[in-house]
Amino acid sequence: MRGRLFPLGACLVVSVVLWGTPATTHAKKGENLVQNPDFENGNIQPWTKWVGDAGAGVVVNMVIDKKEHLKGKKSLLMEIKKGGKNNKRIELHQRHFDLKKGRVLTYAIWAKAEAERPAKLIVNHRQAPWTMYGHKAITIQKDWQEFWTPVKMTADDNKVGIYVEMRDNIKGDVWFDAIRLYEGDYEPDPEIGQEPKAVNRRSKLSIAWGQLKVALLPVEGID
Ligand SMILES: [Ca+2]
Repeated sequence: MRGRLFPLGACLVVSVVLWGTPATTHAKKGENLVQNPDFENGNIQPWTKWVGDAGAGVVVNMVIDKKEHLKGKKSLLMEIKKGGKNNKRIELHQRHFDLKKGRVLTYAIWAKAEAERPAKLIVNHRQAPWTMYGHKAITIQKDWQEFWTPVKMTADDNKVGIYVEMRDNIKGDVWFDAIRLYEGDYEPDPEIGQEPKAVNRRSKLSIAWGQLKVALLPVEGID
């Protein structure tokens, strides 16, 4: 009898271990203020680029990429086809946000680059006196990674911009996805977590297999 029940029991163990563990979720403290944050509608707007040394022949294409993506099935690709000689700026922008004094927010992006490159996250007033509300120096790596900076509004401002500042001395592709600006401290995107999904799935599967082997050991000793 116990022997006949074993296949059913094993199936239940497999089901519980593989599918029964609920995904950890985090309540969102604030709405994402970024428009087109995941590029899933296939459009680039309202994102814009700015190339500091375009007159010197720096070439940067901005396209939606369906091959590389972190969230959904598309990402934004900046193809830096021709670099410059003077290490000038290449920027990805979205503007304007209307934010009140005293608000504390988080600006977060996921990014990866064909060639590892330094960059800056910046949130500021998009004209003189260029008041800075948040900034962080980062290094975009060859694998998807999330970067973020706290944003502290020190004035009422209806001309706030978020951007990523890169330099034109390094050629190569740079991808962006899952960009957020929201009220509150940093917390992982509940749909992504702190690692790309592919990594999460792999580690969860190996943990599940380890649990499965342990769960089956006593059953193997019944007969
Ligand atoms: Ca996406």
